[in-house]
Amino acid sequence: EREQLEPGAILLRQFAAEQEKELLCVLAQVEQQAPFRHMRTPGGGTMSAAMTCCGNWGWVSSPQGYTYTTQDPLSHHPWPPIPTVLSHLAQKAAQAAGYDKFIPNACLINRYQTGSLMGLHQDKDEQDIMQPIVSLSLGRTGLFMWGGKKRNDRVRVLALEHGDVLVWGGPARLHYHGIKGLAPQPHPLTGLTRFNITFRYVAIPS
Ligand code: MD5
Ligand code: FE
Repeated sequence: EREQLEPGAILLRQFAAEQEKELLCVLAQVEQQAPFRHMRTPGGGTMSAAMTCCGNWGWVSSPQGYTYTTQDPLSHHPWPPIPTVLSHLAQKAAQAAGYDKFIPNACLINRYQTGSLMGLHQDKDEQDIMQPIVSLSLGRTGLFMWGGKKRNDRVRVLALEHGDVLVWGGPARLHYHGIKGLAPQPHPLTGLTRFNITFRYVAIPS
């Protein structure tokens, strides 16, 4: 099932459903090497979603703001590699959405529990907005907010379910978005937890 939400935004419902066990298994392996942590916000708060990363680049917050790094600041080791099953899935999804040459070099993993949310924001730290972002949802259903180019544009709410994959590119790449919360029902495989895995291409002048 392939649904265009708007130009550049393609929803592939249940695209990852048949690989659910393998995907959750590799997430647990990444977590063993790079544990989830709550990043700081520039305002001095703490994000309610926990996060970890894999791939060449991971996204971290620092007192100077958000940045991509090659090392996990907790372990001082490189971020773990993107597991093959995840990388393949992201490339297949990008292809299904019309992006033939997408090879992610960064993978951000968000873990939401009851009460976690992510306010409206844009993803603009990647420096190459020609590349799409591929977003995979696993576990409990997330209530995704999706707006326009400006913070005050009208926001729609979309339920993102276990196995759904969204591809954001082209004119939708810089749209405001967030997670307003989770559906009340637990998921049979993850309980009260929702995972969101985003695949990105980070181009940073070094
Ligand atoms: C989530 N994660 O469900 C969301 C899904 C993040 C984040 O927002 O930054 O980790 S990613 C959805 C997304 C990405 C790029 C563009 C747009 C949405 N968009 O234009 O709406 O945890
Ligand atoms: Fe985002």
